[in-house]
Formats: sequence, C-alpha cells, structure tokens
Amino acid sequence: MTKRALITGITGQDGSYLAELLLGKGYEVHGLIRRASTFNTSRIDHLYQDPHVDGTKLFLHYGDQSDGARLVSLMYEIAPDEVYNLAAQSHVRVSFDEPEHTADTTGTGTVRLLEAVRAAGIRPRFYQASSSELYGATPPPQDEDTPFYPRSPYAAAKLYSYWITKNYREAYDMFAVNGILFNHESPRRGETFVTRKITRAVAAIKAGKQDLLYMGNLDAVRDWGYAAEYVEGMWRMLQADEPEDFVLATGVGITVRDFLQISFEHAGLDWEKHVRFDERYLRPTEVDALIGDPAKAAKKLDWVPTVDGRELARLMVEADVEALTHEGTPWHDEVRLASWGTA
Ligand code: NDP
Ligand code: GDR
Repeated sequence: MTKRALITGITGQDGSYLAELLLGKGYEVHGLIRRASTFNTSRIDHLYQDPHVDGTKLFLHYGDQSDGARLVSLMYEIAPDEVYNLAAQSHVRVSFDEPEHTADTTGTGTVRLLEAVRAAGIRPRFYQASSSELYGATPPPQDEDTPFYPRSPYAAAKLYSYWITKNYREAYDMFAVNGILFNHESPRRGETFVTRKITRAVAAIKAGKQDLLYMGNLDAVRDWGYAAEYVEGMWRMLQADEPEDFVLATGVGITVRDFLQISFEHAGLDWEKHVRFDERYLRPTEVDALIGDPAKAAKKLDWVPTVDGRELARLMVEADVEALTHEGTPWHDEVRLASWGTA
C-alpha cells in the first residue's frame, strides 16, 4: 500500500528536502501551500509532476495555518498516514516585530491541525517541528530533559506547540511527536537566516558585486547541521515503535564569527575587511548558546549526522558561488547523504 503524507510548509527549506525524501521512498506527497501574489514554490518546482499524467505522486493544496475549516476539509480529503507540521513564521528576529501573527501561525496553527485530525476521524502519525529555541536561556549542552526557557515570541509560540502536541499524544493516544531540532541549514536556507546571509554575501563580494556585509551579534553560538540529514531524522521518528520526542543536533557549537571566518576564508577573502555592525540585527533578548546532545536519536533511531557547522559553511559558500556564476538559485543541490545510502 502506498503511504500518503501531508506536509505543511512544503515550500520551505525543510519541506522541500522532506518532499524529495518521501517521494524517493514511494510516498504519495500532499503539500499545503499559501496563495501569494508571486510564485512561492521555487524550492519544489523541480519536483512538480503534471497532475494530468497517470502516476502523479505530488499534490499541492491551497491552505493556511490560520484557516481551521480548510485544514479540516483537507484532512478529510487526503486522509494522510503521516502529517509533518513544518509550517511556521520561522524567523526569530521577525517574531519580535510580528508577535501576534507568529503566535497565530507558529503556535495556534498547530492545535488547528491537531483538531483537524480529530475532526476528520483519522489516525495519522503526527510530526511537530519543535526547536532548540525552546531552551533559550538554559545553557548547553541541551537534550530531551533540559528545561525550556524561551527568549522570543517565536520560541514562546513553539513552546505552546510542543506542549499541545504532547498533550494530544497523552489525551487522545495519538502517535504525535516533537522533533527538537537544532539549527539546520543548506543551500536552500532562507536568505535572511545568518548562515545563508553570510554565504550569499561571500559569493557576491567574491564576484565584485558587493563590498560590505552588515551583521548583528557575532558571539552567539549555534549547533549548525545539514537540513537534508535532519529530514531523514523526522521520518525516522514517525517510523519508531513508540511516539517519543527527540533532539536532532550535531553536538558541535561554533560562533557566528567562526562561521563568518570559515566562509570568507573558503573564498580567499578576509572577513574583517568586509563586515560591519548594524544594531538592527540585534534581538531584544538573545539566545547566547545552543549545543545539542543527539545521543537519544543515535541510540534509538540510528540517526548520526555527518556534516557540522564548519563543513556546512564551505558547502554553502560553494553552492552560492556556483549559483551566482550561473545566475540561478541553488535549489537542486545534490544532497550529500553518504551515511544514509540514499544519494
Ligand atoms: P522556512 O521558513 O524555510 O519555511 C516555513 C514554511 O512555512 C514555508 O513553506 C512557509 O510558506 C510556511 N508557512 C508560513 N506561514 C504559514 C501559514 N500561515 N500557513 C501555511 N504555511 C505557512 O522554515 P524551515 O524549513 O527552515 O523550518 C521548518 C520548520 O521547522 C519551521 O516550523 C521552523 O520553525 C522549524 N525549525 C526550523 C529549524 C531550522 O534550523 N531550519 C530548527 C528548528 C525548527 P511560504 O513559502 O509561503 O512562506
Ligand atoms: P536562529 O537563526 O535565530 O537561531 O533561528 P538565525 O540564523 O536568524 O540567527 C542565528 C544567530 O545569528 C545571530 N546573528 C544574525 N542573525 C540574522 N538572522 N541576521 C544577522 O545579520 C545576524 N547577525 C548575528 C542571531 O542574533 C542569532 O544569535 C533559526 C530559525 O530557523 C528558527 O526557526 C529555528 O527554530 C532555530 O534556528 C533553531
């Protein structure tokens, strides 16, 4: 029997890798997309299949995390075996500008989706995209037992989603799990997250199209991994015998300054000549250091990442230099998944 998955946030970084992974495993994949005045499907255009042709496996549906009635009718229509809730206003800095909108989509959106599952009377396995931002001010190393201390409207909204997912597991015996994922990046990363902002700037400076890069706090420590490996972990969580929450991380933390230095050096540039400070990129409350302990995922899911922040910086610089050379977007990066044997 072909398995059917519904992915909210399919047009985002993780959604695109997850759709590729599931299609590769023979799933029928349904994705929720938002209507926009410009196309927002560039990360999944290479997966598009003509719905008029027999054997189509990818289907896109208009919908929004703020529209509960639509989510209910989609659950009836699709009756998925697995639901991956990746949709969110996912930018921490932006959440300080739009706290209410962030609460509505990143927080309440999750309970709308869970209620839609109940209203449709179906029993899919449910994955919630929880975040290392939940730990916030609690110092590293962080694992599944570390107390949460959110430091932004985004993290507070994700905290609600974390607990409501756990509550539906306990209250309704649903197979509903939280993946507590530390930062994960790729050539498909949104352009305003710090890694991609840096690697795009390196490519532009190298090409003589830009001179300066304005940045915020360079002292923050993050545990950066490779998104393509993290979606494999999401899928493994839903294949487990029991519904449990898992941390996915590399266990290696480096500073934003380190990431800058490695990225510029990889292109033969001196970062200190090009980087300037701009307080606009500071957050009212910062998360100083996140370094995860992925031991539980290694033990129970056999999930062991192979790319850490340093290698990721080089991988992303190369992709952005290549993209600029060909004046294209690097959506079609060859996924480097040696350890999973899928590419
Ligand atoms: P992106 O920002 O790249 O993608 C977010 C997705 O959510 C996009 O498809 C976006 O659609 C969609 N979306 C936003 N608002 C709505 C809405 N109101 N209704 C429906 N869809 C909406 O995020 P990532 O792929 O990086 O992350 C995926 C998930 O994992 C997010 O929930 C994020 O918070 C979480 N997370 C991410 C981590 C990371 O390091 N990447 C770490 C931990 C958690 P559109 O394209 O139209 O904007
Ligand atoms: P983060 O990612 O907030 O960790 O959330 P981001 O890349 O935005 O910031 C990482 C760190 O870099 C510092 N920083 C800057 N950040 C941005 N965006 N722009 C800058 O110019 C800049 N200068 C310094 C930040 O202050 C911060 O400390 C990401 C998102 O994907 C969330 O959705 C996810 O839940 C978490 O990762 C885990």
